[in-house]
Amino acid sequence: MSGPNSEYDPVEVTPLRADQVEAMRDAALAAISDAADLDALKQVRIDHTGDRSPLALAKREIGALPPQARKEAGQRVGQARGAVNKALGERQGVLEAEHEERMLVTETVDVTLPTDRSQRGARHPITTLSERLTDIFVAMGWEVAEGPWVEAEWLNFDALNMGEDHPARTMQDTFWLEPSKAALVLRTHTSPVQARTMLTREPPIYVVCPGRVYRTDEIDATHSPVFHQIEGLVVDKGITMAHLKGSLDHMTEAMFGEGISTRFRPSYFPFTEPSAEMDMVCFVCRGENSEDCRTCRGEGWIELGGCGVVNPRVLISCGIDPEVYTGFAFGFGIDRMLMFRHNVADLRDVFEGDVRFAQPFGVEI
Ligand code: FA5
Repeated sequence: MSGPNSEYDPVEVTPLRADQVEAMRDAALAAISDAADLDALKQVRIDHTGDRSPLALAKREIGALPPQARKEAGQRVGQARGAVNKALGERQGVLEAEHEERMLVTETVDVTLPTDRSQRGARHPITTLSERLTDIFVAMGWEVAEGPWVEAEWLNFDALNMGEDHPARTMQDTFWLEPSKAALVLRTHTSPVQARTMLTREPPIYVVCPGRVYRTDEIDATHSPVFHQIEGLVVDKGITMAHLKGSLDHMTEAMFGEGISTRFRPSYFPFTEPSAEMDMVCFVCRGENSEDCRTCRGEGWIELGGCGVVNPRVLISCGIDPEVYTGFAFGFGIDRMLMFRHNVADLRDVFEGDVRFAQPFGVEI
């Protein structure tokens, strides 16, 4: 059996010789102080303290030494490793502090800068068009009147000369509210606001009434069960059809440009007599060479809606003496106006609530 080799001198084992261990330590310390950033230091740590680093390999050699030689070799390698780890820790602290300082400078956030990260919304074009129309009349001194969406049957029909069995009721398909004895409807037009106004104000009356209305119409490219109208009502002494035409000519010019003429076509509404449908000359082709015009579809004219002289029976229903006062009224579809004014091909786009439809109209203040 062989004993310990007393001739074996651990100092002479190359990786454990004092000058070699010092060289390993110094190489590590030099690499540590040369490491310019945390990534570089990470690599230095692997190279000089990792499993395959010279100092780790030297440590592994210790176990192979004879017992009496292990202590000194162990101390030498241990001290070198301690010095390297200490230097690593210090350099880590310095580089972290530098990194943090650099981050504070390069990643500074100016919280006072304006941000456009949140999507900008837009007012709905029906709202802006409705307000523009209303403003035209307000600028002439008219007032704005409003009424509820849930309306009394009497105001929606009876007061407007549409009696219980009047065939005109079927012209406007109605949403009735339960219970039926409450006699409430979703208003089918803005005309009940006329009646409300005449019942609550003394003439002279000059009002414009924009608002939402409801009918049991099927949805298609030009019809919606919910749509918008703008109603106008004037009651004063000596009012004639000429005043109606003058007011609406002004409205169409203010909305569509100078020189837009209008025309009346005979029509029927129970609440006006005489009644008319009003058209305006197409604002795109101006009625000339209209065959190819996409806006008026070759007509040269665009229909705006109904109008007429207020029927004396309506004045009487609302407590106004038709011997003293006369009036005119009109009611136009705002959604249809939006369609031809902005070339909207399908009314469903107006109501589906997709912000991509409203956005191109921009934010109008
Ligand atoms: C009326 O509603 C009358 N109250 C207008 C009136 C007022 C006449 C005062 C005389 C005096 P009419 O049913 O034609 O009339 O509707 C007026 C406008 O509403 C139409 O010209 C059209 O532009 C629009 N309109 C009617 N139904 C729909 C619908 N389902 N979808 C979108 N717009 C519609």
